[in-house]
Amino acid sequence: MLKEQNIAAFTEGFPFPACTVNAEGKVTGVSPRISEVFIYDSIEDTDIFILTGIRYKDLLSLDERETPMIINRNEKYFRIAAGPVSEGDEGQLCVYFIDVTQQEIYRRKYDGEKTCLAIVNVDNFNELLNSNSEEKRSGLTSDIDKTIRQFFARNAASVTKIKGEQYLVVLESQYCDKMIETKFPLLDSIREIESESDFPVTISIGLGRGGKNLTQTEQLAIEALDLALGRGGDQVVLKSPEKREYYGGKAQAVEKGNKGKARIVAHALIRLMDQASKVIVMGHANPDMDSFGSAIGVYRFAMQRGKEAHLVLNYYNETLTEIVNQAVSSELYDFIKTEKALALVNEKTLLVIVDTHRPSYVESPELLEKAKELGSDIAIIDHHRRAEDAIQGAALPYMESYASSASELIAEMLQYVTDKKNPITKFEAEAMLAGITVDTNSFAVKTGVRTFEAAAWLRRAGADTATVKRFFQMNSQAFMLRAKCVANARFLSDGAIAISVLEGKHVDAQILDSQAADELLDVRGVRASFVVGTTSKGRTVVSARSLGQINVQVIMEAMGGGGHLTTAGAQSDLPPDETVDRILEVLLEKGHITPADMGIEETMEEREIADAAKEEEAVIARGGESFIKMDAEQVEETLAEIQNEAGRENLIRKAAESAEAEEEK
Ligand SMILES: [Mn+2]
Repeated sequence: MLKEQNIAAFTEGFPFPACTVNAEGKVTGVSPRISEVFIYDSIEDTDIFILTGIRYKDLLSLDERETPMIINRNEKYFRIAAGPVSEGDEGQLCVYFIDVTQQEIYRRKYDGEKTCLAIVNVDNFNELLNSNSEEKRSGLTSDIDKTIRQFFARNAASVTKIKGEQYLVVLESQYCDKMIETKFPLLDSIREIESESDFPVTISIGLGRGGKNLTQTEQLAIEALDLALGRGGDQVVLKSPEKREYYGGKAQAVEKGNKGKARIVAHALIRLMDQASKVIVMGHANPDMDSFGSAIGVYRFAMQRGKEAHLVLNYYNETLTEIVNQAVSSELYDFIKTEKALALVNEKTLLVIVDTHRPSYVESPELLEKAKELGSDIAIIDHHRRAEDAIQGAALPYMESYASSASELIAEMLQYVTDKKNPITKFEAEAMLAGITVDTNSFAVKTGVRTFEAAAWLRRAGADTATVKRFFQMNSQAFMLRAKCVANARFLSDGAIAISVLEGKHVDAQILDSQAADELLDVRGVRASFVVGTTSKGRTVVSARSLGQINVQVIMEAMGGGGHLTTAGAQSDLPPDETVDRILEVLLEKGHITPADMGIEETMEEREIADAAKEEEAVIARGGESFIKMDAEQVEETLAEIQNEAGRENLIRKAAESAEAEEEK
């Protein structure tokens, strides 16, 4: 081991900057050329962390780092290396400062000049043209063209128009950074362009960067643009092999929720349908009104485009009997089972999935699997919170968790393919209104202005609320049971786990369990839900659901059941209450809850209070289209109205009237 004075001498003769550091991280000796790095008179006894920003312990593991540690001092770049002063002595380290200035300058220049590709797309271009008069049109397109070209010219980029609404832009990475820093002012200048349309002029940009070669970078740009369009346009998506990022214009945040996105998605669906030879629609297994109603909506969409369509429906329970019977007796729709669907599907088929986006939930997982194998286009229209196992590779993933229901989403889209001459049928309007009604608990929850607007449109299209009500009377008992089960849920582990018991014995306890468990996943913060019920034969059955972070399969297996990561179930010989205790035990074993959690279960009410603040944020994020944004008086009135049925009717009527008035203007 070297003595102190020897250590000081150790670096003395080094022909490059270096210093020794003791186990406390203090500098003990320096080489003469250390002044090239640090301009201070003496750095001895100073902490190495203060000097370099690198901790002593990090010096020990420099070799394990993927990227070298480089510091910038005196307009030079130094790579840091370190090693023990003498073998076997881990305490004293020698820190070397290797001048890599030239290398670093070239690297930065190289990185900065790397090519990025951007595809700029003018949103709703055809509609934009069609909604402007002949005289205005040419001025409008040249305004857009000029704005785009000038912006990129200022960023030393090359711009080529590749289609009427698309530009290909080649630019250097350093200018891309600059645009990110300034938040893409182009989005805002485009929005300032005046037109005669009732919607603003907007663009979407897909930016590809960091590909191994230009082909890959271009592919990244194409994928980024797809994402931007799928997310509603008027934004920039940057995609590199490692990550994707989203940027919106400054103006966007303050704007009220517009229907621009529904319009874009409607046009995307038109495009997909027109390319397809036939359309197959399916909802989730054990369909509910929303799944069925939105599937009927998509079916109508396909008919409007003159496409052969089929709806996959294997099994449905008593709650759908009335509505399905009506659909069948109209002889308008072709209901098929999985077997036939598998025979029909080919690579030119468009598969549309509604009211779910999880592979294990769909009506026919086999059909989805086969469609993916064949490379058929897949579209998803859903309103559930995004789960981790979402279906990958869909051509059109339209997932809007702010929307009340899948029926609301498709009702909005249908407005772009129907007119007075080609309307939707009364039954279709009722099916979608039924979907909205069930998912909003009769317009009491998750109801935004757009929900009422969609409902109003359906009503104008002939939906009779009395008929819709009749669809429900058949199953109001089951509906109440489920609602009660959800309301009685207890929450553990800071709301991450919800658990509830279904009251009484029921033939379809399993279905009710799973529906309640699904609904519990919609509660903010919930990652897994468990619902315990009893069949009419007195057997205890459990349904477990998860968003993906908690593996419910493992938990149900521990109880003798099985399933998937996110959907699982079990049966039990124990009575419901003891089954709940057993689930808690397993959760405890697996470390999902702590013994303390078991003591502080929250009720739905407590959860709601804790959630109120978050909810408010979400509402603002949603573009202010909710009651909370109304003034206090309006809130009172609206809340009073939705308490009773007449009031709800009244709200729909008012929304219809205002929509009509809007139209007449
Ligand atoms: Mn739904």
